[in-house]
Amino acid sequence: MRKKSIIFMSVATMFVFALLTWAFAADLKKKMTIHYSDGKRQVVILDEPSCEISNIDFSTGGSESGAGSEGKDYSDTKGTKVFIPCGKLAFVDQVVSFNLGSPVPKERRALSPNSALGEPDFVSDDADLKLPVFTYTTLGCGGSITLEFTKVRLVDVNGPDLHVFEVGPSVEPTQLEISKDGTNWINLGRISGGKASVDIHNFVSPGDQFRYVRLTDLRSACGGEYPGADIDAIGAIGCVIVE
Ligand SMILES: [Ca+2]
Ligand SMILES: [Ca+2]
Repeated sequence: MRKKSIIFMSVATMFVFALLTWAFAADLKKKMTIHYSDGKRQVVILDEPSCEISNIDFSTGGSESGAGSEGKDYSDTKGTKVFIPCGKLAFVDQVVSFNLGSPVPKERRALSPNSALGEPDFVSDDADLKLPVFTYTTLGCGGSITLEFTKVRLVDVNGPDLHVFEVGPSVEPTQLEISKDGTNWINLGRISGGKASVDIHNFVSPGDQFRYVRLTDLRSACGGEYPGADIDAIGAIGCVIVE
């Protein structure tokens, strides 16, 4: 009786081992991992279980497809990481108008509106002091700037849709507005106190696409060397690429 039991246990163990080996091998063949150049990975379940490919690696060799539209993580000066799915295309890249506030910053290098365009590029105050023009635009007390996305449109996606990269430890109270045509504006309220990611969901209709962003300093930080908000960049987290 005891011998029979041992034989039964051995056969059962071998059976389970064989089953696990088969399942593991089958599992390997059904999945494929794609490695992208930005370090991200995507696991794809294959329809054809006998497919020989189990791994594709784009992380070396520099794929040029997408012309810079790859999603990318950006950090603001408060250490917040923001993932922008359309990458460098999804930043305001044209100045429509700039109304410098009063008083203006004494440092003239902080007054170029072009410094608010493109990907965020502020590194440190020391690095900026070595440049002919700073990496951010200071609005001056009560100043405003209107900027345009030419390569993408801002749309509502799940969660935050727009991020203002402001320089400094706190976001100075700034009114944020968006527009489809540069004439009719939707007021999203104020950004302040480090809350620079904004969800436009409650302000827009499904399918709306926005081309313009306007920022107006709310006159609460009018003293000091750099009165008004300091804007490094503005990115659309919710983005569609236009031709
Ligand atoms: Ca949203
Ligand atoms: Ca900048």
